[in-house]
Order: sequence, then structure tokens, then C-alpha cells
Amino acid sequence: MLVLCGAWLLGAVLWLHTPNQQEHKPPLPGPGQTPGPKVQTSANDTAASFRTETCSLIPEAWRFDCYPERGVVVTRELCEARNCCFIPASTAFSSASRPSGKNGIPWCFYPSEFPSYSLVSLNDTLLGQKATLMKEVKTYYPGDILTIEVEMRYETDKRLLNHKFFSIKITDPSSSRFEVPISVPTVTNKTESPDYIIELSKQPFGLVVKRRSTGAVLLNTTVAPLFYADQFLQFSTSLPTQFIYGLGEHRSTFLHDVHWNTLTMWARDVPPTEQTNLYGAHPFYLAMEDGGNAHGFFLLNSNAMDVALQPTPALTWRTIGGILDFYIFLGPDPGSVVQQYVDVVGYPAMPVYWALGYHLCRWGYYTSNSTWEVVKSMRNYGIPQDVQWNDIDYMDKFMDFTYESKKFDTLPELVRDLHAHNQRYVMILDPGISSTQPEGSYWPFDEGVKRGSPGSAVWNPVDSVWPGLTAYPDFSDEVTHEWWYDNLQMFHDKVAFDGLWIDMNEPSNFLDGSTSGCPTNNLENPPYTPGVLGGLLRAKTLCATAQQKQSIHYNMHSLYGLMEAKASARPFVISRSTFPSQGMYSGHWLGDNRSQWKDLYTSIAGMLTFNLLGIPLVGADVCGFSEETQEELCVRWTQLGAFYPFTRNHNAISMKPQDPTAFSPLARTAMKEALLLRYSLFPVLYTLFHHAHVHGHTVARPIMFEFPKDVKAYGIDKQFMWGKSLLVTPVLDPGVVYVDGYFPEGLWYDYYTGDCVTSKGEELQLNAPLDKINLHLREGSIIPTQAPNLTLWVSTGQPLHLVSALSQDGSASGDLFWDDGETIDTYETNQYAYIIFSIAQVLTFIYFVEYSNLPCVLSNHIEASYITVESASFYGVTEKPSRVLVNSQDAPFTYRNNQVRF
Ligand SMILES: *[C@@H]1O[C@H](CO)[C@@H](O)[C@H](O)[C@H]1NC(C)=O
Ligand SMILES: *[C@@H]1O[C@H](CO)[C@@H](O)[C@H](O)[C@H]1NC(C)=O
Ligand SMILES: *[C@@H]1O[C@H](CO)[C@@H](O)[C@H](O)[C@H]1NC(C)=O
Ligand SMILES: *[C@@H]1O[C@H](CO)[C@@H](O)[C@H](O)[C@H]1NC(C)=O
Ligand SMILES: *[C@@H]1O[C@H](CO)[C@@H](O)[C@H](O)[C@H]1NC(C)=O
Ligand SMILES: *[C@@H]1O[C@H](CO)[C@@H](O)[C@H](O)[C@H]1NC(C)=O
Ligand SMILES: CC(=O)N[C@H]1CO[C@H](CO)[C@@H](O)[C@@H]1O
Repeated sequence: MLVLCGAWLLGAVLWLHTPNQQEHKPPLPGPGQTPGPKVQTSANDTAASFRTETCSLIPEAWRFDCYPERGVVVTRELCEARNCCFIPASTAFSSASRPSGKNGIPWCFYPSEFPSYSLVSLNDTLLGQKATLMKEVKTYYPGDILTIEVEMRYETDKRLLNHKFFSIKITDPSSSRFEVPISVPTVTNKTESPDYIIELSKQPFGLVVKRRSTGAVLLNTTVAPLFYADQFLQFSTSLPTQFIYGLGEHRSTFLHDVHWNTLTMWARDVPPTEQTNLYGAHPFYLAMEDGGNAHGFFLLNSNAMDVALQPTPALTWRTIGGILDFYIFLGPDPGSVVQQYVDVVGYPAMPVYWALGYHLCRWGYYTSNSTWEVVKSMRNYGIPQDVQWNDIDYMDKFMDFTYESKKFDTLPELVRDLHAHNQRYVMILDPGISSTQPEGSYWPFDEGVKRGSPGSAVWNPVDSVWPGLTAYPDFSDEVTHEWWYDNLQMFHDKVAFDGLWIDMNEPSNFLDGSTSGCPTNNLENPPYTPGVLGGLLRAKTLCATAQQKQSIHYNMHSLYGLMEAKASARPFVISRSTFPSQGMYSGHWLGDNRSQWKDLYTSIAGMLTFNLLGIPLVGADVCGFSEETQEELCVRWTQLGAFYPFTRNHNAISMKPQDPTAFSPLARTAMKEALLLRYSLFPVLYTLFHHAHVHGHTVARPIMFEFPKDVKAYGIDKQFMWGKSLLVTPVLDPGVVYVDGYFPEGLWYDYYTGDCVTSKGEELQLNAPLDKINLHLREGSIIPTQAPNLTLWVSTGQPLHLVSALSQDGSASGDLFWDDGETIDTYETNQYAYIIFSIAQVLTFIYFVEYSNLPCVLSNHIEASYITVESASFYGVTEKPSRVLVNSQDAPFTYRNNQVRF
């Protein structure tokens, strides 16, 4: 749902009041710390003229911003007071006129001799090394810390990642600073023969990391000074490549632009806009090196931060709290980098089977009866639908855990009817809890107040003046989890919902801070504020000073969505705000997009980025959320959406209906075909989610993940793959019946006809009438499919049909993960079947098809327990074979158009 919606909306307010220092562990940065003395270096010191000369020797691309503050006209005086170089750049913006985001060559930048830390001692530890760094003088940021410790852990993880990653943690030995409360694996052994070489430079301190096999310099922090002040922590590194991905959540191309591009992270409710911090924060990037190797870098930090990219190429991390705790993943291929990252932050949950069906939603159904009408109409037209949703219009006065008893009088019946048709129901919940209802009339609030106690407050309501006022539950407190669960349980007794949509959890607020304002201190107004939309940390959210159980909101803000998802738990949760490890608890939709062709295109980058971030259950609002959609756009979007791992059509209030039944027969049929195609591919999608859950694989993946040496694939975000076998080439433009698509070297088979194209790594034009989305099968793959039906419940009971695309040597393979679709942790408890299919051409014309077919142990879902292979097609058989053997038995078959079927 959307932000800024007028008067009725959930309001502002929450805990608040200045944090009480006694009540919590020393969160850092905190008020009351003595700011360090400022360096008073005169611009006229002896080095000045020398510096002007050496400054001009620094090439523009190598200038690291010494004055990142926004809204300040950076003069020579201000700059030189920081002991930095001032040279107005010939082109681009000055720091003064810097728009947030693309900010141009800095006019004020660090000279090479800028004071920084030196390495004063280095000792071996059980897991690596520990260094002490010191510097002589404090810089201009208050609370500068002169002595810091660097702990390097050269980690071995026997699970899958031998010698492939290591971590570095930089802390203040004299005080305990805030650390992100997510659990990362504990490692016990030191790597003996790592894939990397680490070199430390002493003066100034710097860290260089090279890939042992190629010598590529993956990290070099000597390029700019290290800062470690209470509320300003910064380091820069050169990058071996311009090919950088990840760094969500932003609306951008999949490949980031390194030309003076600053990406800010701080969870924020705003319709996706370029150059703006959005709903989630993900300080992780993946980089493609020369020759097709890949590495990854993760900064485990939840404070507001900027990530500045520049064309050196280089990257600067600039955060305003916590510690510097980072992980480097050596890959060496991009898929392994994601696996190694996911191994640290947590593996995505295995979704319940119906999560992968078609979801239908809108804001503005107005009544349960009209919601129901759409469901019935979908059934009448034979269009697949697994899940019906409601936005906030189902609520009574927009209050969680209530439903409007007049307009939504039949909601419980609607949900029973959905269940009777093997369909599911999901509704929205916002975190804001109305704080202004008469006492005794709204249990969620009254009970929250009752259970809250100083130090473990669920919330502290502030005012109760305006009907829109709310309090925000503190999900960092276990007490809140119990309260949230009890509310869910009580509501479930009335409306038997199956999953949750947790929205507005940045958390979003229609005021800045609170009705009673926020305190004035260095948390609300830090010495440096990253480029957050609105210019203030509290813009459209809570006061930074708001006290939560685990720390102040200043540190916890971007974790709100993660902690709410954790409290909401399985089987199905979709969250708007996300943080690393979110995939363990929820999926994500890409927010309040517009019904525009451009948004159709950028949704692919969003989907691919979230797959990289370990949250594979992701998709954009099909047909677009805000603004009126058009029929052609909605058809194309439904086709692309059929390949989002999570596919939901969602519409804004007062827009015309945009569910498939609202369109002409031609459009409706095209949408139905796209959805039937998705349903027929369910076994493929479900198996990919199994590999995500168990191995940390991506589900929807960029082409370059499968072809990492093919540089032409590095920038592609108009096409993508499902796993390693299926290539999707959607139409993203209006009025066209052709689409250009890139095909990496090899054989590709048209999924529908079996026709083969041989590509040398080139762009090909494909036929793409309105009722077709191009889909190709990569040589060497076998995929299991099923006859689709109106719900996955029905179609997953159908026997399998294998589709095989032979490689040039006549072989192919594929797999299937199968269980009852609903029981949690079937893999962990060994209640599943895993089947490998393989085809080999033996002699010239005999094909062997082998598969091992294990029965599923569980049988809630009877049909699914007896999955069988009924038929198969092989594409790319150039001569009629004499025999086809299936599990050693002769099978009758037909041969036509280079295809064998049995
Ligand atoms: C110091 O530098 C400023 C400009 O940065 C200049 O105006 C001033 O005259 C200088 N003072 C001395 C004593 O050199
Ligand atoms: C390293 O060892 C030396 C003595 O050998 C000791 O003085 C120093 O404090 C140690 N440094 C660290 C970081 O443990
Ligand atoms: C760590 O080393 C010990 C002793 O060498 C060994 O028994 C253990 O298996 C190792 N653990 C891992 C995770 O490699
Ligand atoms: C690291 O960066 C410094 C400063 O730019 C440079 O002098 C040094 O050669 C670099 N080291 C490596 C290994 O590239
Ligand atoms: C919804 O439909 C039911 C059954 O037809 C009817 O009794 C009820 O009045 C309707 N509700 C509204 C709000 O129109
Ligand atoms: C669903 O299955 C039924 C029974 O097998 C069949 O009659 C119907 O055509 C199928 N529906 C679709 C949409 O394929
Ligand atoms: C369809 C679309 O525009 N999707 C964008 C929606 O917003 C997310 C960010 O939340 C972008 O990543 C998507 O590209």
C-alpha cells in the first residue's frame, strides 16, 4: 500500500522520550560522549603550498570526497580547515550543488598524506591475526577514537566453503559499540591454504587482499584514510572492476553505475525512485573480475550509510554508527559468492507450495463481496489463482486485527470458500497500532500497554489527541513477539488467514518523528547525515532517539522489517522492509511501483538483485500499482510476472480493475496462458527453491551467473534465467511483436516448439506476438513439468512430463525435489524425494532415460506423494533412434521434427 494518503491514515508517535542511558547497554554512538578536540590545522600551515601542488597530481577519478556533507557550500576555507585538497573540478557538480546520488567529482578531497591510523602491533590468534591501530591526532568528527583493534579471521567452513571467505572486525577496545543482532556462523578453525593473500601496510594502515590464483587486487584500503569516530566510520577501497551488483534497495539497473554514484541505505517508505534510499538496506556487493572470477563483500552494519562509487573504480563505505565488521567471499564464480554470503546471513526458507501460485490483490475492493466476485470470476474463466489478498480496506478504521463488520461482513465466509477450493487468503498488517480508541475497546493496544514495562516496553504511547495516532510495537523485544502472536491467534479464530503481508515496516510514519517532537541531540542531528531522503533520519519515521529493547532506533531502524518478519514467522510472509537474513523469514515485493513500461523493465533488476541478496521469493506488483494500467502493458507484465519467483497482481485504490478478468477476451486469454505456463513449470520452480533453501542458490538469476566468462552478459537485465536451464526473454516495450534477446554461446531450444538455435554469443530477434513470452531451454537440460490447473493443489497431483534439450553430445540431465508442499523442514527431517533425471545417447541411436523415483514419506497431499513420470519429449534428436530405454525398459515412442516423445 501507498504512503501519503490523506487524513485517515495511521499516524505517528511511539515510545520516545530521550533515551535513558541507564536503561540500555551502551549503544553507540550515544549522546553525552565528549567530542574530541577538532584538529585546528590552519590553511596556511607550512604544508599548504606544497599540498596544492601534490593535490593537483591526484587524478580526478582518484579523488576521495573529504566533504560529503550535503547542503553546505564547500569553500576553500572549509575544505582546508579539514586539511584537505581543494580543486574545483572542471566538469560535473561541485559538492555544494550535489544532488543526492550522482554527485560528481569532489572539489574537496583527501591529500595522500592525510593523517590516518598506523599499525602498532600485530599478533597471531587462533583464527587469524589481531592488530592494534593508533593515530596521533583527532580529526574533525567528534568522538574520534585514537586506538582501534582489527581482528582478522581466516575462516574455514566445512559445510561447503573451504577457504573461501574471511572476516575482519574493527572495534574500539575501550568501549562496547552497537553490533547488529543477527547470528552469523561461529567458526572454529583457521584456514591453512586460503584462496587469498592478505598484505597489511603499516603507515598509514591499509589492507590489501589479492586473489591467489590471479593476483587480482580485490581490496586495497590504502587509497583513502580510515575514519573511526563515534558517529562517522569510513573506509574506501579500490575495486578491480567496474562490474558491481547488489547494494540494495535501490531502483537502478542491475549493474551499478560507478560514475560518482552514491547509494544511501536507511529503510524508507517511498515509491521507488532513482537515487533514493528505499524500503530495505543491504550492504553487500558482488563484483565480476577480469576472466570471469567473482568476489563479494558484506559490511554487517545497520546504521544509516552511504556507499559511494567512483570511476577509479573505487568504493567508499560511510556509516554513522556501529562497528566495521566485514566479510569477503572469494567465489570464484558468482553463484558461489551468493552461496558464501547466504551461508553467513542465513539460508532462505523453503516456501509453502501455494506461495508459488498466482496471487491477486488490490487496494480498494471496498467489500468482501466484491473481493469474492473477482475470485469467482477467475474460476469461471478458468484462470489459475492460488491466493486472494486484501489491503487495508478490510480493516475497521484501519486498525490491525479487526475487520470492517458491515462492508466485509462475509469475509469469514469468503475465506472458507477459498479453502473449499484449495485456495488461500492473505491480508495486510501495518505495524502502527491505534493508540486512541476508548479504553477497553481495542485489545491489541490495551494489552500491549499492559504487557509493556519500563525497559521491556512493547511501546510507550505518547499522546492520544488525534484519531490517527498510533504506537509502534518494538519487535526487538521477545515480549512483543508473544503479544503479536496472541493477536494473530485471536484474529485467526475469526478469519482463518493463511499468510501475512507486512507492510509499512520501515517503519513508515506520516509525521517526522512524533507528535511531541524529538529531542535535540547528536542522534537526531548527527555530525554527518548520509544522503537520506528528507535530510533527517526521522523523516517519515520514528525519532532516532526512540528507545527499543535492544538499542536505540538510531541503530535499529533498518532492522524493523526483519524483526517484524521474525515475529510473524512462517508459513508465508511478504515484507516490504528487508535486511540481510530476511530470506529466512519472508519474501519481498518491490514496493509501490507505477503502471508504466519503465517499471516493467526495472522490476527485472529488482528481482535479480534480491536473488543475489538471499531473498529469492520476490516480485513486483504485476501490471503496476499506482496509476492506471493499460491492457497491453498488463498482458506483458503478467507474462513477465509468470516468471517472478513471487507473482502478485496488485492495484491501487480508485484505479480501474486490473485482474485478468477485467480485460478483453484476447488479453484475458494471453494472461491465462502465461499463468498456465507458470503452473506447468511448478516442479522446476519448487526444485529451484529447494536449492536456494539448502545450498543458497539463486532462483531467478542473471545470465552471467551461468556464463561468468561472457562479458557481453554482464550488463543484461532485460532477460534472466530460472536456474541453469530456462532463459526468459520478455517484451518490455509497447506496440512490438518482436524482441531482441542475447543468447550465450551454445544450443538453445524454443521451449514451445523444440526448434533449435545455435548461438556464438549473439543477439537474436525473436517473434513475440502479444500472446507469447519467449522461453528457451539450454542444451543439456531436463525439466519436469505438469499439466497445469486452476490451483497448484490440483496440478501438483498430475504426473510429470519431462522436457529434455539434448546437448551436442546427446546428453542431458535435470532434477526434482518433491515433498507434500506444506510440512515445514521436510528436507531437514528427511521427508522428501529427490530425483535426478539423465539421458545418455549410447551407440548412435539408443537413448537411455534413467530416473530414480522415490516415494514421498508424507502423505497429507495424497496426489503429490505418488508422483510419476508419464511422458517425455527430447528436443534435438537429429535421426530417428532405434530404441528408447526408460529405466532399462524399452518404451514405445514417436519421432517427428527432430523430437522423440514417449
Ligand atoms: C591564509 O590563507 C587565506 C586563504 O586561505 C588567505 O586569505 C590569508 O591571507 C592567509 N594568511 C596568511 C597569514 O598567509
Ligand atoms: C601483541 O603482543 C604484544 C606482546 O607480544 C602485546 O604487547 C600487544 O598488546 C599484543 N597486541 C594485541 C592486539 O593483542
Ligand atoms: C578444526 O580442527 C580440529 C583439530 O584439528 C578438527 O578436529 C576439526 O574437525 C576442525 N573443524 C573444522 C570445522 O574444520
Ligand atoms: C594500494 O593502493 C595504494 C594507494 O593508491 C598504492 O600505492 C598501492 O600500490 C596499492 N597496492 C596494490 C597491491 O595495488
Ligand atoms: C454480501 O453478500 C451477502 C450474501 O449475498 C449479503 O447477505 C450481504 O448483505 C452482502 N454484503 C454487503 C455489504 O453487501
Ligand atoms: C483441470 O483439470 C480438470 C480435470 O482434469 C480439467 O477438466 C480441466 O480442463 C483442467 N483445467 C485447466 C485450466 O486446465
Ligand atoms: C517494476 C519496478 O519498477 N520495480 C521496481 C520497484 O521498486 C524496486 C525497489 O523497491 C526496484 O528495485 C524495482 O525495480
